[in-house]
Amino acid sequence: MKKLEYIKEAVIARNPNDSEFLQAVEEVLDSLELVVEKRPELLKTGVIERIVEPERQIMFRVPWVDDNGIIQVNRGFRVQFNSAIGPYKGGLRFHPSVNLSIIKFLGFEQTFKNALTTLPMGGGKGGCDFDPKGKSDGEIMRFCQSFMMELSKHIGQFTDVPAGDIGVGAREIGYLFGQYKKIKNEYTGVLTGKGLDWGGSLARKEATGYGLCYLMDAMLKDHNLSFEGKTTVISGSGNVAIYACQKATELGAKVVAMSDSGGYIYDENGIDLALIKELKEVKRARISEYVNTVPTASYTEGCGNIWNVACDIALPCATQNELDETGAKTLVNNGCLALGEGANMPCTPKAIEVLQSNKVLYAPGKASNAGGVATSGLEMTQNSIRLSWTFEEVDAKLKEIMVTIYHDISQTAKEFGVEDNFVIGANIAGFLKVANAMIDQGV
Ligand code: NDP
Ligand code: 2IT
Repeated sequence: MKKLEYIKEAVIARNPNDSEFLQAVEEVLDSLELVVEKRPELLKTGVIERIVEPERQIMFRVPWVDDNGIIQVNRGFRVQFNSAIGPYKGGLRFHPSVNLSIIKFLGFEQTFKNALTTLPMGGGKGGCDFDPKGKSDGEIMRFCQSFMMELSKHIGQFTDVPAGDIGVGAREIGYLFGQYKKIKNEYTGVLTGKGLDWGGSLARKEATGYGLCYLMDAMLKDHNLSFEGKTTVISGSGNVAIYACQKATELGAKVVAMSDSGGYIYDENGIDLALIKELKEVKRARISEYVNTVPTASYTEGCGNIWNVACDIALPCATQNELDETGAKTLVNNGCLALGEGANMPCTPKAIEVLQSNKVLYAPGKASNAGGVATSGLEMTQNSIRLSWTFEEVDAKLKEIMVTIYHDISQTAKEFGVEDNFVIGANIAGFLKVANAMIDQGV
């Protein structure tokens, strides 16, 4: 009999239409059954009921004027989920699919992820249903300025420190930071992912993708495996996917497929990453254009079918629920050994079940993609001490953090009698740190 069923029911009753949020909460609650078995006194503290409810949710109008002089209105969000171990911290997503459920699921996961980094950061997430695709630089700037006009009332270096996520990279962080500075007349580390000339950290851009590979490397080695010679498939071709590709290749893998929301490319000779960077980071073009330069590669429409490409290692780095049960079964049938989530919640619950029951080493995003926010934490440290570390210094700290996370989640899984179940390991390890802080601080 599950002990936390009543909490699950209360969360469903309170958030009936928030499917992504419920998906994220249900997974954590299932993991926590093992904790309350060992520590039934936790139930009396109400900490689990409190941890599943955001501290504060902000929704606001974002009006802006497009290049044709037409007034556009979007909806902005910031969910300040949990501040038990530090100021709210987490990215901003600009994508037409953004809604409150998605921002809440991201803020909830961020809380546990940030705890795993060992750095003092609470959890938050924000964004907007704005679609940056096809917009001019001027439109992006005016939109960001309007978005920050309201967001600035709710954030601050000691309160809430946003960063990038889907659709928010260096360009957007620049416009957002410029506007915050004008409004507040203050130069502080209120955002991370800043430009290198004005307070950003070396290696932040690379951090999520590199961190993913560092954690996977630790996990593979712990099971007498490695990236060396492994055929690897990476979904997405944004910030996380690009630097995952770079590090996986450095560690000896051969990355043969990448995607965007339109479809995927397959290059049996190994992806030409310089070309991907040129297409995606410079030209903001579609991945289909890859085959114009590399005619031996192929392009297939429909991004979901990328999991049909046989691989040893899969790294989903695009978006939530991009890999379902069918995709997971295909990976298993093709002999996939390990899967590491660069994206947040890219695997559906059914997909996770298939992977785990077939002994595919599976690293959940809240552990494996924590390198981005960890390096954001290092950016905050550098801003505070008014010094910049070298690329090598930041990269070494990132690597140490990711290896530590792996050992933490692996050790926790063993302690709770579920060796190699890194979902349970990550959920429990992240939860205990935040929950203990919440209990110390009172209701
Ligand atoms: P980017 O905007 O740089 O890239 C996103 C990539 O995913 C693009 O290739 C995009 O294709 C694809 N994509 C986005 N939405 C969809 C969709 N609905 N279906 C299919 N493909 C899609 O974002 P990031 O690389 O920063 O983020 C990728 C994932 O990693 C997200 O889940 C994010 O939350 C997570 N993450 C990011 C971190 C960071 O530091 N940036 C840190 C930790 C996690 P297209 O261009 O066609 O839209
Ligand atoms: O999902 C994430 O961890 C991020 N988008 C990065 C957040 C951050 O504050 O760097």
